[in-house]
Formats: sequence, C-alpha cells, structure tokens
Amino acid sequence: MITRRNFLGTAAILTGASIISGRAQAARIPEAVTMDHPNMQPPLFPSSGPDYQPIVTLNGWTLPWRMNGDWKEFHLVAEPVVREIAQGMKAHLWGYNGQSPGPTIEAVEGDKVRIFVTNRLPEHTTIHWHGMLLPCGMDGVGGLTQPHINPGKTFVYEFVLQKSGTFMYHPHADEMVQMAMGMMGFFVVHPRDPKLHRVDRDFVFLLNAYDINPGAYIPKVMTMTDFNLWTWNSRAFPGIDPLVVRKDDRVRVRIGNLTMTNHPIHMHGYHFSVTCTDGGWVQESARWPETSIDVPVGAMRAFEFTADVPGDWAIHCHKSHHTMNPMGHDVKTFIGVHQRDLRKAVGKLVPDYMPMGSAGMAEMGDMEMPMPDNTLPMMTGFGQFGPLEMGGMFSVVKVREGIGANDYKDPGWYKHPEGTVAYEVPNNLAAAPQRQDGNATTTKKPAVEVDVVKPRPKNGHRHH
Ligand SMILES: [Cu+2]
Repeated sequence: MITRRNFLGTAAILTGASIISGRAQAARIPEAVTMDHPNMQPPLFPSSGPDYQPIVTLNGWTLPWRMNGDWKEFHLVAEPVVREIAQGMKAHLWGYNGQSPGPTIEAVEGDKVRIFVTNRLPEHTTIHWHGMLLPCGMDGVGGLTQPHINPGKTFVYEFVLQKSGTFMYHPHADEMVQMAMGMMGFFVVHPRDPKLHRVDRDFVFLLNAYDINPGAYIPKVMTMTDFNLWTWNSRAFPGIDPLVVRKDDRVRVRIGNLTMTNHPIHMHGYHFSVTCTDGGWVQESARWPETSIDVPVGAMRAFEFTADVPGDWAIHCHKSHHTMNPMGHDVKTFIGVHQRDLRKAVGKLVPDYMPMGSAGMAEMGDMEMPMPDNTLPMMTGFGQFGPLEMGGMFSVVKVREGIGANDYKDPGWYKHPEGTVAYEVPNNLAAAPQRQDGNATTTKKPAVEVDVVKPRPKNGHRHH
C-alpha cells in the first residue's frame, strides 16, 4: 500500500494553473509518498504525456509524481527503514520513502524533472544520478558539486532528461556507509517515441549485498568482500518476486549492480540479447546473444527476449555462493568425510555438535535446523518437486499461456505437459560409493574417489 503523509506540514497539491518559475515554484515541496511493505506494486501507467510501458520493480514500486507547470516533480526522503529481506528476517537499513531500495523513478526523454530530496538520516547525504547526462552542479557529489544535505534539510535537483535509458541513484556522501546500508534506486527514462524499444514487460532490479550477523538487524558497514546476504532489491530467495510473463510477450530485464563484486546473471531456457547499458541503447547491429550477462560493479545491463517457451525458468547469479544465505562462510566442507569418526572427535569438544552434509549439502535444504531469530536458512525454498536448495540471488521467470496483459500475479508452478519431465528408470547398480568402516586402506578402493580433493602434502612431498 502506498501511504501518504504530510511532510513538514507543507504538502500541497498544485493545479496546472499556478505556473511560477524557478526557485519560487520550488519552494512548495510536494508531499512525500512512502511504502510500508516489500510487495511488488502494480506498474504506474502514465496519466499524461507520451505513452510508455511502465516498469515493474521486483519487490518494489514506482514513485508517484505531480506536474507543476511543465516540470515533473518527485520527492525522495532519505531515512532509516525496516526492510524484510525474506519471510523470517528483517533488516534495519537506510533507504528512501520507507523502503530499500528506494522507489523507481520513471519519466520520459525530454522531461524536465525537479526532484526534492529531504534528509531524515542522522548524517548528511546527497544524491548522485548515476549515468545521467546533466549540468555538473546537479551531479550530486557532496563537497565537489554541491554542499551536503544536512539532517532535516531539503535540496532540489533540476535537469532535463536528455536520453532515454536505465540509470540509478545513490548517495555520493559517506558512500561506503550509506550504500552498505541500502541507499539506492532505479531511474528509468522512457523514449519519447512510444514505438521505440517497446516491450510488453519491463522488469528492474538492483543487485545489492549486506553483511548481517545471524540474529542481528544492522549491516556491518566495513565489510568489503565477505557479505553473507546477496540480494536483489534488498530481498533474498525465496523472498524475491517471480518474473511473471505472458507467453509471446517481449520482455526486458534491467539489472544494476551496486555491490562490490561482479554478478554473472544467468537465465535458463532462452538466448537473450543485451540491449542497453547505463551508457545507452546498444545498436541493433551490435547486440550479441547470451545466456549469462556479467553485470560489472557500478554498471547496468539490460537484456531482452521473446517469451515463446512456457515454463518455470530459473534466473540467478552464477556465482554459487551468491545463491546462499548466511552461515555459508563458516560451514566446512564435509563431503566424503566419515561422519561417525568426525562426530566422535568433535563431540568431545562440542557436545551437541551436528555434522552436516557428508554427501554434499543438499540435505540441508530439506532440514529444519534450529537457528537464531531473524536469520534465514542457508539454502531453502521449495518447488513442486522438492527443495530448491537456493538462497540469495535466485528467482524464477514464469512464462505462461493465458494470463492477462500486465497481470503479474504469481501463477503457481508450471504444469508440465505429459512426458516432458526428466524421469527415473529402474537400475541394477549398487548404492553410491561409500567408504568402509575402519581402516579404509585395507579394503578395495572404490572406482571413484569420493573425497573432496583439497590441497595437501602427498606422501610427505608437496607437488606443485
Ligand atoms: Cu553474484
């Protein structure tokens, strides 16, 4: 639900008649619209100006605006927020207008935009409009192009949208802290010609990452590499919305990366083409086919495909640690380790020690383990055939026949046509190779070595 609150008591709905220019006009601050939950909001269709297919922000929303003369006016409020990362875990972040990431700003090429930014944080901030072509003094670099916005103050940014494309916004003030706390959002500029780059569905999400100790609520802002929550729009699987698509729709997915590492985003079932970066549209002749698109740090990539094959198609970061939730880093690899010996040894030190994952870690996806409050399981989520053993940066593109245009409701699991699902046949094979009890060297070695190979000296010599 969008909730409206009067901001500083100055909310005013202007009628088109009151056209004053410049600073006098900007003195009337629009109301600040805020969002109080992380559900995907329906797209916001344009009520005036050129037509466009509005953006759908996964687990997010688009910021309403008002027209004031020929200026499109928005109001962002930088403030502490509570964001549900997935069911069972909330984080205390900083964001905009009630959520992290902030609302998506949508406008049209050629628009004059006036963006009010009010600071309700305990420290100063600014907003930088990443990728946007604008006058230098509107670029939002605290100290360099403007004074900082102190707590309790409101600044105004005014510029003309010179190019259509996909941009981002984030602070350029105490950046490490403020971005680690979740301050970021999308800024999408639609082409003035409604036929240009037209798609039927247009999804956006930001890649972000947090380091929050199990049981804690506040991200550790000094972390540089060892994040434990890999999120899309500050949500982790299974809390990430599916990308619901009607069969044969033309689909665009826009992805921005404001983490500190690259993310190869892989989509199953299709060959897509890369059509846009934060530097603009890729010419038709220069587009190339992909199944994974690496999104570099501080960059945006958009790809498009025609959704002609129904199904539940996985979409995820291909770094396997990024489809995991917390606990991942402290878990040792136990594949092939003989659990009884291990349990005996460790049990002397830790009486309730529970060994896990001797055949891999899949069994953990199925397991209900006691965990601290406000902590997500490392791998979780269920599909129609069992546990998915995923977390973090994972979702599903659900392509279906017979859903309405602009219907984004989760259609449930795909009903596979008969005879199209991988299936089991009886076999005469023995069970998977296992170690023998006792001294393994006295028994016949299995044909396949099941130990995980780790670097270690062999026969007293180190091989290089
Ligand atoms: Cu990743």
